[in-house]
Formats: sequence, structure tokens, C-alpha cells
Amino acid sequence: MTGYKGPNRVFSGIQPSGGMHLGNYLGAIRKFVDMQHTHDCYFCVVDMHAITAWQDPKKLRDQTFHIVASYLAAGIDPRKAAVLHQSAVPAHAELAWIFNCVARLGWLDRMTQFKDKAGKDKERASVGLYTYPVLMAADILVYKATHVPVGEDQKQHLELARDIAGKFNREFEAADYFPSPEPLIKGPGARVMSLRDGTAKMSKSDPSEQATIYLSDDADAIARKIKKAKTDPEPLPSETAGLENRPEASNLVGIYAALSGKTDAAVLKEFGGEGFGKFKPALAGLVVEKIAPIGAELRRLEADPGHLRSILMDGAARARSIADKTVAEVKEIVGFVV
Ligand code: AQP
Repeated sequence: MTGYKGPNRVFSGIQPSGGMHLGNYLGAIRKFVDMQHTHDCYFCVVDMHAITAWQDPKKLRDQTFHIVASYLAAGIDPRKAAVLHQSAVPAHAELAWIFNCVARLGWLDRMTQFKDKAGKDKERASVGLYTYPVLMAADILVYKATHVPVGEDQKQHLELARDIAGKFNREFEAADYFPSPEPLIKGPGARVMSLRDGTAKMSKSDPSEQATIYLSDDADAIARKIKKAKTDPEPLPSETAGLENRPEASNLVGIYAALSGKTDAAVLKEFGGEGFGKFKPALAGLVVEKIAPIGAELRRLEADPGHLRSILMDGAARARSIADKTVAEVKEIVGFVV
């Protein structure tokens, strides 16, 4: 990690753009829970990212509380990790503007998530959706975060954040001012796929409710969705090589592995040769065992938005004490009158 000498620090965020799902849990939140014990952590509800696509103002606040409740229900302790919402810390946007002037158009043109989300009609996509990865770099670097736990879909954005940090350090002769943040992606559950299409990632904005297991789903809903999950007619293979070109089977085995703490190979050792008629009920039982208690706690916490608001206010105050200092230093480095 170059010659950066600052403390190890963790930043990550989730958009309040809909219901939290199994992919968000396995790809991100579960890692957050582990890291809060070993690192100085900042876990954000990135509401400014959420509005890069239209959000109903009547729902956005509740969706923000929903993410906070999900963090807590999954095991994040706000006395250990700061839990905040992005719009409460203006330093994110201030640094993002300076980074907009560091990043190159060519770098942003290569971002595949923009192409996926903007679709064919990119002329009608918001400017915010295009510059989203620059704001994400600012989110991370305003805390000089050294580690960023994310799912696989964020890999390219993390590379951009590293490029921006490097270019800023070089151009302003501020050697090692910003760290080169390391993505923490590996591990089971880094890419959970839709239950209706094993080639598309599980997503909050999937139009089909059946494609996504939400943390708020009760045991019946979870079991129903897994029973209806798309599969192929073949039995499960005994070796992982047999999962190739079987995206739906591979996804369900991956979910079982991630939740049971076993490898895909160990899961196939147990279920190889069995049809989905036997595997799906076992998977449903495991998902219900691990996720339904989080859902119950999530619903309990959501009933008290005042408590969730006070957690956000406390987290934002802690975050501002670091982020404001970074922006003041950056203004000095860039040559603004301060
Ligand atoms: N399917 C997934 N598998 C593993 N990790 C995932 N993440 C998201 N989907 C999966 C990880 O969750 C964190 C928060 O993601 P986000 O809310 O910032 O945005 P996203 O990646 O765009 O998630 P969605 O659910 O697909 O939202 P929408 O539909 O609004 O775009 C990130 O660490 C992400 O990697």
C-alpha cells in the first residue's frame, strides 16, 4: 500500500434505493460486522448516490432508516463503528468536486456499471450517475480509508478510487497524502445472483420480487422464493467443475456455501447426485435459520425511527471530525485561500 503511514481505517456504504437483500448482506454487511472488532469503521448510508436514479422523496427517508436498521440487526454496534448518512457530511461532496477535476473523462467512460444502469438511452441518464464513481472515491478517501469491504460489482469503482488517489498525490506533490484503498472482495457471497436469472446479480431494483431474498422476508416468503427459484433439470454434480455453464445451480450452491461456512466443494460432496427437490428445502431451511432472525430484529428496530435518527446524528458528528480535517488539508494542498 505505497508509503502511506496513517491508521488502518474502513469505509463502506449502501444505497437507500430499496430493500436490503441477501447479496447486500453476504457481499457487504457480513464483512462489516467482522471488521468493526478490528478496525476504525465508518459505515454509511449513501443517500447522495441513491438519488443518481429517481427516488420518491416520500420513501427515501424510510429507506435510509431501513438500511440503518439492517446494519444494526445484522450485528453492527454503533458504539464501535460510526453509522452515518452521506448527506449529513458535506465534506464528501466538497472533496468529490476536487476529485472531478483530478479524474479523467476517459477513466469514467470505461465504467461498466454506468453502461449497465444507463442502458441504451444514456442521454437521459443523470450526470450524477456518470460521476458516481468520483463521489465514491471521495466517500472513501475523505476518511483516508485503507480498506473497503464490497461485493464484486464494485471492483472497478475501487480501482478508480486508487487511480484518483495516486494522481492527486503525484500532481500535488503530496506524496502518500491519500492511501491507496484496498478492496476486500474475496470470500463466499461476493456475487449473489438473481433467483430468476443466474447471470444477473441480485439487486434491489429488480422488477421481479421473486428474484430477490430481502432481509425483511419472513420464513414463508423465503421458502416460497427458493422453491420457485429457476433451475435446470439436471441433478447437482459431485465436483465444482460440473457447475460450469449452470449459473442457477452454481448460484444456489454458492448461497448454501456462504451461509453454512462450507466450500462449494464440501456442499457438492454432501448433495452431489441429488435433484433440486432435495437441495432446495435444505437451502430454504438454512436461509430461514440465518436470515429470518435478522428480519425480525430489523422490523423491531424500524418501529423506532427516532432511535435510528439519533444513531445517524451521532455517527455523522464522529465522521465530520475526520472528514472536515481532510477537506481543510486538501484545500491547502490545492492552493485555495483558507
Ligand atoms: N448481488 C450482490 N452480491 C454481492 N454483493 C452485492 N452488493 C450489491 N449487490 C450484491 C454489494 O452491496 C453493497 C451495497 O450495494 P449498493 O446498494 O451500493 O449498490 P448496488 O451494488 O447497485 O446494489 P443493488 O442492490 O444492485 O442496488 P440497485 O438495484 O439500487 O442498483 C456493495 O458493496 C455491493 O457490492
